[in-house]
Amino acid sequence: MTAINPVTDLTIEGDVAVITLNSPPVNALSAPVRDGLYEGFKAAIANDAVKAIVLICDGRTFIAGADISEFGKERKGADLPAVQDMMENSPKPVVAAIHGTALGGGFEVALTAHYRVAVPSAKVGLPEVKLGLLPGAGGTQRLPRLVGPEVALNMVTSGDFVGAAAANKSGLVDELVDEGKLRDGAIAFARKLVAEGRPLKKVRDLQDKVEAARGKPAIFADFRKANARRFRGFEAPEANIKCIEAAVNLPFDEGMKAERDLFLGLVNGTQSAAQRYIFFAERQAAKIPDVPDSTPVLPIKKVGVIGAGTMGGGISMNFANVGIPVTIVEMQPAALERGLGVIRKNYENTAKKGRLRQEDVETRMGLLTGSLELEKLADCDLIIEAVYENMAIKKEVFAKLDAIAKPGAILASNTSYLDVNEIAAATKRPEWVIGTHFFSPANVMRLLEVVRGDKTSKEVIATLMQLSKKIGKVAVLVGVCHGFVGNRMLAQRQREANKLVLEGAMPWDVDRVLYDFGMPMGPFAMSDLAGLDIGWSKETSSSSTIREVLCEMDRRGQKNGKGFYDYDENRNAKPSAEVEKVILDFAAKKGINRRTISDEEIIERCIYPMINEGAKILEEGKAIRASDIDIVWINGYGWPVYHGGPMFYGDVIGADKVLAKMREFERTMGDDFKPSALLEKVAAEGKKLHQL
Ligand code: 3H9
Repeated sequence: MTAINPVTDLTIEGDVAVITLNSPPVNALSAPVRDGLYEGFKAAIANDAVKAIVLICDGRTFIAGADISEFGKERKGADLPAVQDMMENSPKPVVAAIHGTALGGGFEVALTAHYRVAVPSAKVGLPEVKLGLLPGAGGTQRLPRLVGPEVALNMVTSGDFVGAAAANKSGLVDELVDEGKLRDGAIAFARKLVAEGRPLKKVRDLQDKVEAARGKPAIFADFRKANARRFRGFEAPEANIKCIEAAVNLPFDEGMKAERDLFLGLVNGTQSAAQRYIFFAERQAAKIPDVPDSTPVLPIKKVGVIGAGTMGGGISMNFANVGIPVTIVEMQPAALERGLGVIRKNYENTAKKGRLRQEDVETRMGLLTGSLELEKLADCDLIIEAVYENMAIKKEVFAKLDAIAKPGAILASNTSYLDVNEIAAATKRPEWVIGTHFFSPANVMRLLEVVRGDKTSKEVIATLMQLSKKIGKVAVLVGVCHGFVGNRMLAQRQREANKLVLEGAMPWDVDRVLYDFGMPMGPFAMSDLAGLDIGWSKETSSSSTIREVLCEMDRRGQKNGKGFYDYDENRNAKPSAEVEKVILDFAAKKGINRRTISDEEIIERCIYPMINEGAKILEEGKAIRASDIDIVWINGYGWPVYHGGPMFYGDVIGADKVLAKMREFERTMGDDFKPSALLEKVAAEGKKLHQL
């Protein structure tokens, strides 16, 4: 064995050279890896004893792509195209041996090998689109030559991985070898190639699949149309489609040039910078400075959930989905039955869509036990309370739990804004109490705000952070404050949206601007969806907000076909003349001189105070880092990932510009816009908000 460099070995096994990469964690194509590949292939090709070359990786995976942290920095080391040229033009067959995930540039390297073998558990994919990119190492030109443009379009615009069996069937992988025997299997395959005198198959030379699609622009037009909604706002999907079009219509080298140009456009753009930042931010969120990885984690073998409503039901599903039994407690038999029924219906709908097997529906339902007695939670390792959002009720529940739960059980509250310390104080074991703020629908939304009380123990935090990963959530640790991170910032936007409607905009103006910004829906459409009458009662209604007036008129939202909008039978919204009149009358009564409000002002008024609130949250230490705030907004509220979250967006605008606007609004509209000291500091020092 020869060490080519610290991350690359070359072993000559008789007539086969094996180049082994070992660059943890994922063998990304960093400068040393590219250097190792270049020198390794050069040496193997130059060695006369070598008849075939195998490229394989140590550790958990084959090359998982370019080193994302290298983008935007000065490039060092060998050029990837030079490595790929050498592989593809090697006079000896090159075999890529794949395990783990061959992704992005890693899979593109494999596509320049003459053959690919894989173990059954391997996956391949071109996920660049998820980073706002396109496969920039020939992937968009080689892939359609192997599998045709239709499959290629789906793969590059979804970024989804393909399992080894399917990859073998579609021709992405030439042969499957036994699990755990990749190295031997790949060497045997290479020897077979030599023995049979098989040709050096260069994917770039394959023509039939792209030729068949030439002169058929409808393939692309139809694909764009069918996916327009999914691609809304994103630049990368269109650039990916253009590359596949180029593969079909242009000779290979010209297609490569088109790919290069489009790649450079994306990699230097703001969207990809935002998406790459979010990739790392998501992984960073799991790291808690004072709760090291070595912190003991408590086993969670049984969960209790109090409340079988929408939230309680969704929360319970998360655990049943991963095989953890759940006891769900309700006060009334009817409510319990209804709750369990809704869960079953949810599972059955998923099964109908082909995303769950019927027997899994039964297995999961079998893990859920309903009960009317809190005492049944005595043996649970984690109990999550999801009852009505009312401090007195929550305290009562926690006092009872304190008496019932076994020692060492974690007691969690699914509150969305209440003081977790006050809840914890209702027990004699505040160190075991924590907040788990799930987002609705709780079985779907990826975000979990884990709320750390003053006394919550590190073990409890570590356990919740790890458990959330197991149930497929992105957890963000936040501190106790009204509304935590997400709802606290949302309140800023809601306040301004309401004010804008009084000052001159209509709800549909505000919604349109925020939708065009990339949010899934605006605040008024969201209120209609949730129901305008949440927390409203006829008896106490005082006609003091537009929302109250609408409730008094029985405009309760989507559920009864009228809210801020009028809805048709298919729940399509259209602006309501009645609501317009309510707003105009309301403003007139308040003596407000309505004015024209620009789209720009809507963005500034709704979003800059959120950024400012984010800075306050950091100032108060309620979030560990700015990127955690961005993760909250992307995973909990549908903030468009290409804008990178509110804090990242603040830097795209410029902290100084956000500050200047806040000051101007403060002068003209008062204290709601008071800049945070941290925003002032960042702007003065020319720092970046998202790096705080
Ligand atoms: C590309 O290839 C462009 C080319 O087309 C063009 C070239 C010219 N780079 O996710 P995990 C780190 S674009 C740097 O927790 P898992 C990650 O930050 C790239 N670092 O593990 C983490 O670090 P830490 C296309 C990377 O087992 C650690 O590895 N490829 C990279 O849950 C473990 O990661 C992709 O988009 C990277 N490429 O999942 C694949 N990948 O421990 C991106 C990972 O310090 N990667 N790290 O927090 C993934 O999807 C997952 O990481 C993977 C493993 C499925 C591989």
